[in-house]
Amino acid sequence: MESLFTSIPAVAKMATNDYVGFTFFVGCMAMMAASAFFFLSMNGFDRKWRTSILVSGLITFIAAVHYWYMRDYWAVNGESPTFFRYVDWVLTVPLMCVEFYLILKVAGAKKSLMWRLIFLSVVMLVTGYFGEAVYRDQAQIWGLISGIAYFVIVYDIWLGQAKKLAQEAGGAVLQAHKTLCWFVLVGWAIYPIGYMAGTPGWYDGIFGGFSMDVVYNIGDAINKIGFGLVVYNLAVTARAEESA
Ligand SMILES: *C/C=C(C)/C=C/C=C(C)/C=C/C1=C(C)CCCC1(C)C
Repeated sequence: MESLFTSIPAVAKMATNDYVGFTFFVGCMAMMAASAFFFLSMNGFDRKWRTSILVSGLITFIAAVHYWYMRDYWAVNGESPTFFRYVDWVLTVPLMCVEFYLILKVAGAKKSLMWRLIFLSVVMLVTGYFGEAVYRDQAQIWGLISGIAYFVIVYDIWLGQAKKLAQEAGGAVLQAHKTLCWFVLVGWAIYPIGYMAGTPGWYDGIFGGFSMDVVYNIGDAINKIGFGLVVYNLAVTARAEESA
């Protein structure tokens, strides 16, 4: 019988004080549950909203798959799964930009708005990856460039073309747009904190004590699931208004 237990275990142990491992595990479950919820509720809505809810589900589903790998990677190596993290983001964050476009389409949003946001988000993430994984000794400058791209996104949705479209649409769309804008301004601001916790720089004394992965995992749960629920809520509200 001994050989049964000396072979490589199929499931890595989790220490009781492994908070990073815990948040990877819970994050994975939350993303799976959210995906099931979005996919299963999708068909109860008008065609106009179905794509938006599908995209909400795709965002949490892609994250669930990455969390599955990241949870494992952490458990086996005890290191940040930086590569999987950024692959996840580079797929899901552009999809969040697509969500902005989809809900503003009723007011005549053009594809160029969507591509602009996607481009900015890719710049934000690729430069962040350079600072975190490739040129760590220059993390501050890459983080700054990433932060500039982030601020342009914030500007565009809060004050730029997207805002104008949201105002033209009015009602439930305007409300949802505003809530999503708050997610980007406050919810996305969690990520630079994680970055500063995990890379060397002038900010070491402020954020050095935080765990980068815990911060990122909390950010992902809030932003991916919360964002999707705002879109879901918009569809529910619009359905109620139409049948009234
Ligand atoms: C679902 C994943 C989301 C919403 C990820 C968002 C990530 C960011 C907003 C990351 C931003 C960063 C900066 C603004 C500067 C430092 C580098 C990053 C990439 C962490």
